[in-house]
Amino acid sequence: MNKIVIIPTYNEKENISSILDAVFSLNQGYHVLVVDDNSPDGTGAIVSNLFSKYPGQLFLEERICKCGLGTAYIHGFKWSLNRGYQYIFEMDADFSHNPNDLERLYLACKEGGADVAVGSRYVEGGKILNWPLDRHLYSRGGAIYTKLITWLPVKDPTAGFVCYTSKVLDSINLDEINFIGYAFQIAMKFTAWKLGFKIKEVPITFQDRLIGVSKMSGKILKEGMFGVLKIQWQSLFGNYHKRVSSNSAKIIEAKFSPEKKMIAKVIK
Ligand SMILES: Nc1nc2c(ncn2[C@@H]2O[C@H](COP(=O)(O)OP(=O)(O)O)[C@@H](O)[C@H]2O)c(=O)[nH]1
Ligand SMILES: [Mg+2]
Repeated sequence: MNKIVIIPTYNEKENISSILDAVFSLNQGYHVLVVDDNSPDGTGAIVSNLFSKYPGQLFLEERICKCGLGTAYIHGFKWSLNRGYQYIFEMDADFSHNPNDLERLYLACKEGGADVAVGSRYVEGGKILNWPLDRHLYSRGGAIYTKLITWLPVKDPTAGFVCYTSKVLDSINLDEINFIGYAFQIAMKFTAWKLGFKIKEVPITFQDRLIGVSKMSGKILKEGMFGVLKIQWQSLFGNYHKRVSSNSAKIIEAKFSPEKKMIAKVIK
């Protein structure tokens, strides 16, 4: 119960079996949680059929709505924390992230002193293969824009190939992170940084998906643009630290828990 890779899926029937085989054939003790949003193409059923091949290593959470990658990860983070995993990974299903790089992210945390290891395209040694020009522009532009607005010291803030140590996710009030796309990835890194955690970028080669369709949309881009402004605004004027820190969430929860209310009643 050490390392878990969360893979969010929406219509990934062409990729899902091979990506799962690729992770498990590493033989490095990874478990995988697929968070599927009721994919009409039957991705969830493909995963269930593989349970007997990977008993105790493969898990599936099916949600009823297509609620976005961000909330799928939040769901997966909570699931993984509840089960005591120590290293919790984000990875796409479409082979844009190479499963062979999981171990380098893990080692950056386990031995390299990082609390968060980011598979980065924009540090020395990082690369992007066969992405169309518009995706380069959104991604590079997004990175520059994020740096300009938030000062986040991460060269690839929208990266979605990440290893979080459990103490980072445990320190964040995950209910306060409610973006769905690029903004989600930025908000997670921004929050970890603001809470004082060490983020390390590990160079990776990212390649565009060969099979299946991207779920990138104008809505995600727009959310990214306004999300970055919102995050920095809240950080400067909205008591961000208190909101996103799980400690304050726990205090509020305790204040309003049924037990507390009962005690308050008895005291009255
Ligand atoms: N559960 C879930 N997964 C999603 C959703 N949107 C995208 N994904 C998954 O998130 C990963 C990245 O999405 P992708 O379409 O490749 O985005 P791109 O790499 O930015 O083009 C893939 O594994 C998708 O199947 C969603 O709404 N829900
Ligand atoms: Mg992709």
